[in-house]
Amino acid sequence: MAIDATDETGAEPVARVIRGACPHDCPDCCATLVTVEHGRATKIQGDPDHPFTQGFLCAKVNRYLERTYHKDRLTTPLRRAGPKGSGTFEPATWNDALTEIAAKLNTIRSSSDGPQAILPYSYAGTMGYVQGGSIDRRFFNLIGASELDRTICSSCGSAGMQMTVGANIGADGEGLPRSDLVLLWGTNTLTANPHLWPYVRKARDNGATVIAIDPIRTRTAEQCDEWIGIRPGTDAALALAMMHVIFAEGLEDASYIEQHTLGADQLRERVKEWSPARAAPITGIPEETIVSLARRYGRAKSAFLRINYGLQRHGGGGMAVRTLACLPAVCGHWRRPGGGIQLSTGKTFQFNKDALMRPDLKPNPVRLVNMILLGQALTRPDAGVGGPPVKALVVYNSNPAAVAPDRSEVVRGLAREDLFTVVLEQFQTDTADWADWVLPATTQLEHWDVHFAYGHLYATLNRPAIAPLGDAKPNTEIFRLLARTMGLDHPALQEDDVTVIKGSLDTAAACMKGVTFDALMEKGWVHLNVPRPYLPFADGGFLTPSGKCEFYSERMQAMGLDPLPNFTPPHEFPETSPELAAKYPLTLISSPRHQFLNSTFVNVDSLRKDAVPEIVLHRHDAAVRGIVEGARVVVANDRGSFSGIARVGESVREGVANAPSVWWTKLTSDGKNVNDTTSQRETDLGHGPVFYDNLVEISVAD
Ligand SMILES: Nc1nc2c(c(=O)[nH]1)N[C@H]1C(S)=C(S)[C@@H](COP(=O)(O)OP(=O)(O)OC[C@H]3O[C@@H](n4cnc5c(=O)[nH]c(N)nc54)[C@H](O)[C@@H]3O)O[C@H]1N2
Ligand SMILES: Nc1nc2c(c(=O)[nH]1)N[C@H]1C(S)=C(S)[C@@H](COP(=O)(O)OP(=O)(O)OC[C@H]3O[C@@H](n4cnc5c(=O)[nH]c(N)nc54)[C@H](O)[C@@H]3O)O[C@H]1N2
Ligand SMILES: [Mo]
Repeated sequence: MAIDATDETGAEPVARVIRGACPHDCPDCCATLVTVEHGRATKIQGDPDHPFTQGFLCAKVNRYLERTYHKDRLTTPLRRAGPKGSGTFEPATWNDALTEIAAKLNTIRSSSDGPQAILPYSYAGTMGYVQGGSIDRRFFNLIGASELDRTICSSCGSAGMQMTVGANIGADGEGLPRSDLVLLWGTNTLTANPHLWPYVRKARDNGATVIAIDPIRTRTAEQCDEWIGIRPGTDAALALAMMHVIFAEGLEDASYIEQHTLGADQLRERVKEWSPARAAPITGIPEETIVSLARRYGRAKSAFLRINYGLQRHGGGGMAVRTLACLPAVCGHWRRPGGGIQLSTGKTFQFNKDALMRPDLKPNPVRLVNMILLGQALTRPDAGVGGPPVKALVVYNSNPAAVAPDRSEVVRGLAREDLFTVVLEQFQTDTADWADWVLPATTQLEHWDVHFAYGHLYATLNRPAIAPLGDAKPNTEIFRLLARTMGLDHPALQEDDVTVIKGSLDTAAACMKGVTFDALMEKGWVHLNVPRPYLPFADGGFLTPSGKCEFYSERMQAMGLDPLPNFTPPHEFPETSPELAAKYPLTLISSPRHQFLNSTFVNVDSLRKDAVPEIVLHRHDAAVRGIVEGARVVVANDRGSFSGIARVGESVREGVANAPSVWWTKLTSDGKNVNDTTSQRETDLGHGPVFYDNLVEISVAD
């Protein structure tokens, strides 16, 4: 069937196939084909021609039509009609919604608190620049609202990469088949990045060994040649000990080090302190395993080190990423396809973000509010955020009442009677329940967008395939209307979506050459103007101040941090917090459930099925607590508690538990989820969250 075609008479055909992009927060950013018959989407599939999508979609996005046409889709504006948080709403017209919201926001802007009392709250419900980073940002910039520091996922690891290689740029997955050693280090590829898996398999077919380094024996680890069950938050210690062995045995690439790195002598001195014997008790990995891993890494020609964001959700996450990022330079793996490290490919893209977001519209410098401190910002403004109290919260593309850390404080904030909350949503989420106004938003099938990717190097266009459902509107349209109703007449706030896309592509950046609107319209996706596979640092060219891979970082020193790679223990670690660990001896990881995308898809029946929150424990940890398979258990620490059903076995290492996440609290039996136990503490770099740096105790429920 022709794609996007009309028939020969020029009439609309009965069935059309529209090219799109998966909007979700995932490295794979798939190119999709949506079949539309009589105005209704009837099929979604992965584009078979797209080299990375390879014609298949994940478990979740295969259900995207079910989600789009879900009986609970929000299709009309809703005004709160009961006590806050009761979830009682009445339908309203767009006119009433916009008039009342505009009046309220204008009142707050002109009050003594001023515009910074308005806080936007958004993250990656859609990764698209149009619906997540264009008119919305212009709107908040122009009114001078507080700015949100969007740290909840990647800022820590990105900062770690910046310190060592200069930017969050990584090795190209398309080179992976030529790798001879693949380390899936702190990443659950089959769940979180499934389209990388065919490349991993090709590497393995070509003879590579594939090793998972993860406290959990994930479905990915099960498919690997080896699983190394590391203690959470100790990866830097393992990497330091590997470098100890590599240098001691002369397995380094002396000429790469000489030409392209800074601080090699200091690094050599530092790693001398990190014998495998020292790292073994810290990492929980036997000495001989560390030595063998180091030798294999040192002797490999093109080792591919795939890390992902799970690894950096610990107090020392920035230092861990920075330290791991030294490895490919020590051994010169960057030189060859299939070698290097990948946390993200995101920074290889250079869309014109200034044109998209218009930071120049800001009237004054504004305060930055860290999104992971939402609970604190709403309830304890004097505790650190400073400035006026938050009086209005405008949430879109995010579900903080489920996903933000220290949930009980977030909810206390959302419950404030004097807080005016507007939520733009596709569904009545936990967060939407706390709103004064809920505004119905379109899905990816109903709006335009353009996407970068953080796991490959193709830009992708999303064309609307169907008309908006009911009265739903794209985020952009909602902000355009709100701006007009508030009397903001700046033309940047009235640009249409296609003009926004064209503006985002209007750049002199060499990598974006050929990524034009016309090319995207024709094919749906375009590879960046870089070689395939892309070898970002084969000949050095690091983006650090020195232009070298910085083993020694003056920037770290200026921040008061160790300028050399080191091991920074988690905030909640038995050796450094023995009293806390005596009370709460288990480290709780809350990695996403295979069928969920953070808190998205939790309400899709076919994906949730009869599932309930589960807590996975090692059988020894279960036995000493009298916990048996299937028992209802409570997970608790000083911040809060939640319950689930115990799953007992050996798929986690001892001392670690896993609560596959992120549940909608309204779909759990106790109205809570794992984020009732997580903290608002920050990582060492990038002010990121520490979701997996979380000591708890687990007991049988009464
Ligand atoms: N199906 C699905 N796919 C997703 C998502 C989803 O929710 N569902 N989320 C998307 C998003 S937003 C992101 S950021 C990415 C995240 O992608 P990943 O980082 O791959 O995912 P996580 O499950 O958070 O963490 C990966 C693994 O790290 C392990 N881990 C935790 N702590 C440590 C540690 O200290 N050291 C080591 N070595 N391993 C550790 C966990 O046990 C987990 O198996 O995935 C994206 N893809
Ligand atoms: N304990 C624990 N907590 C975690 C994590 C974890 O692993 N463990 N993962 C963390 C990570 S990595 C991340 S990235 C964050 C994710 O946090 P969020 O970015 O908040 O992600 P989601 O929970 O998927 O919620 C996104 C919401 O956006 C809505 N949405 C989607 N598209 C649109 C749109 O076009 N318009 C509007 N208005 N709304 C839209 C969806 O319906 C959904 O409710 O969560 C973090 N929280
Ligand atoms: Mo994320």
